[in-house]
Amino acid sequence: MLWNDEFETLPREAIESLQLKRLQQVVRRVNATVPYYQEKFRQAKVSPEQIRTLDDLRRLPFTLKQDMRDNYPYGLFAVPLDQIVRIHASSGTTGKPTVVGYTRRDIETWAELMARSFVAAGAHRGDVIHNAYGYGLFTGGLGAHYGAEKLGASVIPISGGNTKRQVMIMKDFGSTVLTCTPSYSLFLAEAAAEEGIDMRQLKLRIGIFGAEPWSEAMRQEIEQKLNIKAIDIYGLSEILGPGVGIECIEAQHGLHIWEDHMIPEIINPETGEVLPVGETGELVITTITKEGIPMIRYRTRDITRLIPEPCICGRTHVRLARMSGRSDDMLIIRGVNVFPSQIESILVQIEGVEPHYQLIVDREENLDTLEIQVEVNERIFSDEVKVLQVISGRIGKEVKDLLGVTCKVRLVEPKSLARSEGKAQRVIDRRPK
Ligand code: DLL
Repeated sequence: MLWNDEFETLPREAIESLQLKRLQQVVRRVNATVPYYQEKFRQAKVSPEQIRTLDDLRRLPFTLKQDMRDNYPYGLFAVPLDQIVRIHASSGTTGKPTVVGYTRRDIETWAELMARSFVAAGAHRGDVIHNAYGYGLFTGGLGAHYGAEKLGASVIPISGGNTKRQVMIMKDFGSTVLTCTPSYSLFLAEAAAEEGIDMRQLKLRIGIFGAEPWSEAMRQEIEQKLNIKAIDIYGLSEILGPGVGIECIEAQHGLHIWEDHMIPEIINPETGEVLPVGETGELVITTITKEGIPMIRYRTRDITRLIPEPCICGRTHVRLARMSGRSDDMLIIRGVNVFPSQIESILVQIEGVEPHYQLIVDREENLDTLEIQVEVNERIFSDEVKVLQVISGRIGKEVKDLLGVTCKVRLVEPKSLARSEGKAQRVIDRRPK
């Protein structure tokens, strides 16, 4: 099933000619309306007329999160505020948030792309969509909400929090689709079990999970615990919010990025050089239809690769491989690059170990240390010390084998690590900066 047959199946040449036309328009527009871009283009000695092919995109300078901060709050907007009908912001761990504005048409485009995404995930009219993404400045709640309404589904705007009540509502209202972060879906299942409710017995069919990195192993865990299909959705506020890319339920392999509205590139994060299709690197996105705050070559920091092969679902839009993490979340432990998702894949596969974990990084006598704190289930926790030792030994060995890093493993009591209603905090880095 498709939401927009015409655009979702455009032949490659048609996508590319549409992209070029729209790219030329947006570059002219930002050059005329946003002093920041005007100056950046001048410094890079490039003018809108020089964008003659899609390859010319690489002549344009990158835009970074820092550029948004430097122009806080509205400096990158390309239209006056009286045309902005919505403002969102991403919290950011340090300093000021990054602020984005949407015109009425931007809101419509976003709803269209989210409606496409819902259909790709297997949702349809008649579904009851339990939307537990946070409503507010975060784009998750309202982004999914408008798409669900456009689709014609019945949306429950529950937002995050009050987990026990969420379980009751899911059961009583007969929710069929759950939208929240992957970590929160497991928290919901846990809260349900405490209430004597088995999530597998509910009407839930599909979960649409994103906003944080998660592994393939975590997907399997969620699919089993909730008896649903778990679909990966990607997005970021600077580009749109949720709905930049989504897996289709047919393949569940790679996320289609809506190429009639965005152009993806993969670059080497160190050199900025564009990598050949299929190689892994940092995702850079240019928006080609956005009016409020167009983004030219925005560096997402997310690490992925393009999957150019045709997809069995019939959509022609290229796929992004599951994000392996953010380049700025990548831990460098004694010189070794470590993504939390790599450790997650190991943990989730070990019997008795729960998918709730935290990585504590510290420095002792000038040496980086890594401690993995991970919950085990009740049975294991009350078992003999020997059993616990075997499990922690196995985790330590698998991490060493896969990543070459020695770590300390601490198995902790069930439900002792903090749960999040939104993005989970997986890493605590205590090293002096
Ligand atoms: O997290 C938008 C969103 C809401 C996406 C709901 C999906 C569902 P930000 O708060 O701006 O926006 O955070 C964006 O979150 O650059 C990634 O690092 C991470 N992220 C988002 N989706 C995924 C995903 C929203 N599926 C940042 N897998 C992005 C891995 C993801 N990381």
